[in-house]
Amino acid sequence: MGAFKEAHGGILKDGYLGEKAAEEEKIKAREYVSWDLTSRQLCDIELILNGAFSPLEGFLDKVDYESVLTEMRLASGLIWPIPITLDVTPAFAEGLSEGQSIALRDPEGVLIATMKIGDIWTPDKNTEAVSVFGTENQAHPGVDYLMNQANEVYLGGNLNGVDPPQHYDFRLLRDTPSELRGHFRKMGWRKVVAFQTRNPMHRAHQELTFKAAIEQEANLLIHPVVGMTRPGDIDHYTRVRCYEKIIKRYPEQTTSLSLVNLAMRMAGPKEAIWHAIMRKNFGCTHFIVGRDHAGPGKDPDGQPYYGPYEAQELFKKHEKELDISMVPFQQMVYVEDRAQYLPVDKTTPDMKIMTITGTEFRRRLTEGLEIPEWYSYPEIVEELRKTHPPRSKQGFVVFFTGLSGSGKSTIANALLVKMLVNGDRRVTLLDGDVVRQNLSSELGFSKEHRDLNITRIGYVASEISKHGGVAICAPIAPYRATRRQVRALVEENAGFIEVHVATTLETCEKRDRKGLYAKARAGLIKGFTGIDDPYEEPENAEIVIHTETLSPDLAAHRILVKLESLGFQR
Ligand code: PPS
Repeated sequence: MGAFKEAHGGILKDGYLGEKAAEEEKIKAREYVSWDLTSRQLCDIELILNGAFSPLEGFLDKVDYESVLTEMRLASGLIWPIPITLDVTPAFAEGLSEGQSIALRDPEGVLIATMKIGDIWTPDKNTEAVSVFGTENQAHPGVDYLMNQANEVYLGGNLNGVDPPQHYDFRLLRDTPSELRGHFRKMGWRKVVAFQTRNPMHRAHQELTFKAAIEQEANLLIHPVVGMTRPGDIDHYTRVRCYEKIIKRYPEQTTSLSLVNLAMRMAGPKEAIWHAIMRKNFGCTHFIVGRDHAGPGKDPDGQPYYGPYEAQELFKKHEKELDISMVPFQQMVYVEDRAQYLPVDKTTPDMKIMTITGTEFRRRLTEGLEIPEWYSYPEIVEELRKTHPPRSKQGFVVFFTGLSGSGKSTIANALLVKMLVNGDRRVTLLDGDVVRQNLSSELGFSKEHRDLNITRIGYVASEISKHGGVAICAPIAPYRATRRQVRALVEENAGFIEVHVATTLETCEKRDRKGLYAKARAGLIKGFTGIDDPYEEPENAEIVIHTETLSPDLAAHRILVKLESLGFQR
């Protein structure tokens, strides 16, 4: 019998109080100080309390934390690779003492659990980064979270679960470990191979998982992560709709789909061990570890953080004590002349191998290009296209920036009219002056107020473009950092085209249509852009326009041509 069964005498416990005790705990908790759980902590606490992280019964205390970092084990000696910690702000930690109970709540204030504080300490995050991720490089998403998002102080202690975190989506597909074990028992499944994924599943995944199940003469559990995955991944709503479709491609009664609210760390080999422990707790007997399991992508120099099969090697070393078997898999490739998928190590040089990388797949989606059926089932592609339409159907923002009087509004208006004539886009113009009359009427021209003004424009533009619309913005937007912020916000869901209307100060001043430059020179207007307030020129604008040599009509035309070349405009 393996260590994990022994840990709980063969019975998997959950961490929730009984109904009456939970009611009493809720009353006591009114007197406790409350911590609002972060998104990641909400994922972690759910899996601690439902037993998926068994043998953990709470957030790690200091001895366990240090032991996990140095030995990859809890202080009891049980293997455990990832520190599950409750990070809080120094301000919250101040005044807390060991032995004190605190209330842990979701963002709506619902009490999830109480925790009796065992330890309070300030971790050395660099040591943690190197131990868990093997690097301090903040381009690694796990390190980035640790260094830039996780709070400074850790609290350790056991939990008393009161209410599980609420979910409004896909409830029927979310199972606790005991529910899933019950399901396997009911189905008579004695051997279950688990497949972990954070991506939509294509043909290669389906071939791989089905092959794994056949080889092991086992049933299959598709167990995707719907908590937190790598930033930039396809959202879980879309993915789950895809999983629901692909599950129909497996022979009936052989395969189950269940969702796990895990917050991934992208820690590669160590994460693979963690994933396996969890799947064991969910009642699985086998776990698929493929190429680059839970990999964080490449570092800024293009080097992978972990070897492609490093997770399999680490797993092999600990397989016995983990008490769940690894099903190692090589990358699957499509062999055209056989119209069949094969593991890459089973191919011979005379075979014609076809592959499409993830990057190429995304490019084809973005550009609305064909995706062959050997790569993905049509119903999966159709589902993905709904939330990831081609560029010509995606929203975008044309963000003009330039000095007062540079010609931004004139060109923006010309662009608006040309787009309205084309007629295939819904366009909103957020002109500097118009915004100041409506959205920002109480603001002046201090740095703080200008930033607020631009942030508001950015927010509105990002909402418009997120839903497929086009926003044309034409403020001065004199500060680089604020423009960068707006770009980042918009680019989460849409395109961003920065247009620098680079009319020189000399020309603007000579034109002085509103007479403002004269007033600024005379000291009647203070903090005027270009006179006594800075204009920080864009460094990477998509388009630079010199109005001295280009008419507004031609300038707008140039922007349309650029939009066409980027695929946003047909
Ligand atoms: S900002 O910096 O982006 O928030 O400015 P914006 O909202 O585009 O507003 C610029 C217009 O306000 C008038 N104006 C001033 N501009 C710059 N500096 C100062 N101190 C100032 N005071 C008033 C000016 O008419 C700008 O209009 P445009 O259309 O740019 O010429």
